[in-house]
Amino acid sequence: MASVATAGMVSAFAVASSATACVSSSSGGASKGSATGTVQPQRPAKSPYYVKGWGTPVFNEDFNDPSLAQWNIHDNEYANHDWSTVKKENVTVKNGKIILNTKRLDQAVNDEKNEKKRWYSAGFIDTVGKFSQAYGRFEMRAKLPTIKNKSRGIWPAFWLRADNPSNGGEIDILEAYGTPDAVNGFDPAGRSQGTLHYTQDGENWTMTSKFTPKRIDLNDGEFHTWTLEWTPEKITFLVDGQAYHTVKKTDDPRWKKAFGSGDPYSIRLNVQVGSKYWGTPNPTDTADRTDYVVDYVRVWKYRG
Ligand SMILES: [Ca+2]
Repeated sequence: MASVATAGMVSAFAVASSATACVSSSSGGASKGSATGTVQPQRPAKSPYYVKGWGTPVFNEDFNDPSLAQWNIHDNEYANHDWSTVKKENVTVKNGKIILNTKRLDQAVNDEKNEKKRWYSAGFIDTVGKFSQAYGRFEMRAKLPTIKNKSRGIWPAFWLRADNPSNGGEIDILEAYGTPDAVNGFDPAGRSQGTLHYTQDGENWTMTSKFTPKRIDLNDGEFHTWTLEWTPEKITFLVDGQAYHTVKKTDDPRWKKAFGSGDPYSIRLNVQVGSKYWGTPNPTDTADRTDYVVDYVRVWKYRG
């Protein structure tokens, strides 16, 4: 995990110091002819994850280390709107990937407070208290659990929340909704939604949102990449490298407080099961187990 970032930094440092040694021995040993025999210092090796304009990631998670030291693993919780029980057992790391799964339970958890029978369990991790950042480039590569017509209620997400509780902002880089289901005739199969919430206190719930383009089928069983590019001026959502939704600071008076104040945001990855918006699970339309498989999460800093 930190593994690759650390390894990258160590090797870059090693290359830099050997280059320094090389230059000093050359200038000491060859006083004549140095004009023609100039030894150029080697540049430090670039991170394989270098991105033009953004540089090298400041947060890098390849999921090679099963200890998940950069994350908090949620356990025995109920998420908002959800019909599942969050369990740490639903989070596994294997072959350089993390799998957040949903499972139908043999016996429902009786949630008397919310008057629900919770028939599913699900995985949830975040970086609260471990990593947060204002602005930057946030990217994740994953395979979605929203199997077409066999995932009713399955709701995977990659999202950010502000550390500052008085900042009502939320950035949903990816939310996808299992099918069969539709809201107001809109079928979410094969697509995901990118959303900015400006405020979300009680009735004061304001947002701007867009679905990924139909030409990209996110239900094709393959890995896809979701990216957010966030500067003090605008936020752009991309899927598989294609920008599909941009919101500028000047587009909304609430943008600045939520996303332009410099408040850092932390990262969340989870799957919920069931919502009042997109439907609740059932044994016929929802697979007993689904896997949200994430290959990596990386974050680059905004450099101005
Ligand atoms: Ca990986």
